[in-house]
Amino acid sequence: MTPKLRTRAIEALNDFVIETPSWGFADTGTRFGKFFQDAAAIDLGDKLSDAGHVHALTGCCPTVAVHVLWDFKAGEDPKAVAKLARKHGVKIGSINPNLFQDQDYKWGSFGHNDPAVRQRALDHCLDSVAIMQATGSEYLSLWFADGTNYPGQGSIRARKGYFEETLKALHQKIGPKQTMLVEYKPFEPAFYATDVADWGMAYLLSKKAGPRAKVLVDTGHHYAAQNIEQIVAWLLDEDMLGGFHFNDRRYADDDLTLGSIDPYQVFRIFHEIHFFAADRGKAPKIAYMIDQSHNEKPKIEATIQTVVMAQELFAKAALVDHDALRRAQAKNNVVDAELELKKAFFTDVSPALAAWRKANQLAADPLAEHRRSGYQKTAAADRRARRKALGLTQGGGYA
Ligand SMILES: [Mn+2]
Repeated sequence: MTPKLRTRAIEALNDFVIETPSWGFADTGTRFGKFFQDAAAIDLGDKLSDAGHVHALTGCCPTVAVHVLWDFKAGEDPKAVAKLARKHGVKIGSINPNLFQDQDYKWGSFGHNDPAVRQRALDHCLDSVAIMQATGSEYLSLWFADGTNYPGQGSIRARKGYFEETLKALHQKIGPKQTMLVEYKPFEPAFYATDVADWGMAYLLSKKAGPRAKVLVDTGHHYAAQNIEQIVAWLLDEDMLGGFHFNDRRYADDDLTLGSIDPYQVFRIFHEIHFFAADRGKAPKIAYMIDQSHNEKPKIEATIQTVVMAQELFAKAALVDHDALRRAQAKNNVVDAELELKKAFFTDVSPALAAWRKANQLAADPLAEHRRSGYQKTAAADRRARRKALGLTQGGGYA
């Protein structure tokens, strides 16, 4: 790697932070079952401790996404939660309301045909906005399980209208420095018509809600053949890309660790962001977040693996020679254009990563350092004992 490329990769790493999800440290799994781990986090204190440990090792995960229902107890002071996060060396990041677990939401939340349920869902989101204000969080991250399972079950247009109306009402309460992210997903749990099923719907709803609403792209929330980087490029061009939920998948919303199946796709997404930034002369403001579920892998190891992979692919994508790419594109030189991407993808960025970690007083290999630290063993012993003392059966949280 030339000194010029090394500098470019290091500059990209300086700009890159990624948020870890609190639920990624707890016992999570599939809807068929969970395999419990002794070291899995029991409460928010454990989750913030684990997130702080990951940040201390990787140096690029300063914030933690929290789920209101799973992480905040009724009557709990959010300021105390923010303080606890600070104690562990992290900050509270995106606030995720929960609009899918309560029995009231059987027929939907923002898309429910009963105005009382819509109001209840809105009130829960307004409580979440209050948590944002108290914790200093910048992002309200919305995902809706709403939809219908059978043809004819609901009026697709009426449900669209309920969403427009309720999102607009919520947007009015979002502060000037806060952003409301609207996530989409084609199917599951709804299997006929999900109310916010694709990026076009999320885009339209966000546009109608107001200027502080943006689209959130969860990489696992697409049909298998969909071109995600094209969606990303369009959203960037429209200034409507608010953030990402990163994960990988082979079939549907598998929530596997990032880059475990298709690292080149993640590279292509990052390339579109770097290319856009080069054309505009300014990096876009994007909330990079992880949304994964680790049923088999140890939670912290899986998180570190994802973070390191994200850094590596972000750095690789920064190496694309944009001038050479533009020249090849101008001449319709398909082969050279593609090779510009491939060249960057296959560049070994480990010297740049090593230099960046050294400059930031971090261990050369965060995963190895984690294994050396003994954190997992201590956490497992402590949490096993606490579970026993509390009479807890393992589980909870994510289905
Ligand atoms: Mn997600």
